[in-house]
Amino acid sequence: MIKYTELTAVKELANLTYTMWQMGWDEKNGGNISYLLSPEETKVIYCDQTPRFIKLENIPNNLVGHYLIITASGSNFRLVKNSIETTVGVIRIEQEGYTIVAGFENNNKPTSEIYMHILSHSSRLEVDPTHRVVVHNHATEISEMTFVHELDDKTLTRSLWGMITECIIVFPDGVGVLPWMVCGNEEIGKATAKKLTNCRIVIWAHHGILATGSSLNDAFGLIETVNKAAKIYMNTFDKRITTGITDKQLIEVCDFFDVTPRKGIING
Ligand code: 2HA
Ligand code: ZN
Repeated sequence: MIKYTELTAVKELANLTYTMWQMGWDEKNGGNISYLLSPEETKVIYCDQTPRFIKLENIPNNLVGHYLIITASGSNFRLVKNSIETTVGVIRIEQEGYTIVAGFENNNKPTSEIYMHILSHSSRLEVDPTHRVVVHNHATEISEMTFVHELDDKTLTRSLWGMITECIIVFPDGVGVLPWMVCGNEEIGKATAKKLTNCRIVIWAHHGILATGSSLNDAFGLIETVNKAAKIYMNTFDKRITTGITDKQLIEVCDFFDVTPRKGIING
């Protein structure tokens, strides 16, 4: 048996928090991450805390019994790698809430966005058995873009796909977009989880982004790609002299790379 901090996933998560802070995407206590443990990972870690049960309503059935690594409420991503025991912990999802089984020392608790994380894992697991990770941060340019662009899945996805050839290959399922909402409550959790039934990325207007994936690297890569496209959009939208990538060109890319783009976004 090993302490949860010895898990590769926990080490990767701690490195990722620092990387995201370095990118300027996790100021102060911005951002949160969770990782669904596999049965093998669950078996090898020991419970290093007196279990603490926290009640939460409407837990989805398909998550009951699963274990999540999750970042703490108020954790500063700049500091996580040097304070894992207090800023990262493991919870077991129960029918009536969850139990803290490791980490979260100093009486800490999971992120205020825990409901969004639980519902998002549930939603993605329904459609993708390889799903494992939810990453939320405040990536700068995609957040900027929500001030100058319409806020709907179709037009925002089309704009992002048009910025860099890679985009339609990396996220052919597009992005989901939510209007500004209060964060941390059941409502934003439910709205996010609903968007995640047909894509892996959700943009929260005037707040940030979250991505899901089969690994931390996978989810982070989605955010990097979206934000790179958003950066190009922001740097060019008021001074363009070319039309950018056309629908016809996007279709050529999809044909060549054998990807199926989300329906209803490009014509042809
Ligand atoms: O955890 O980013 O969305 C702090 C946040 C809330
Ligand atoms: Zn946030």
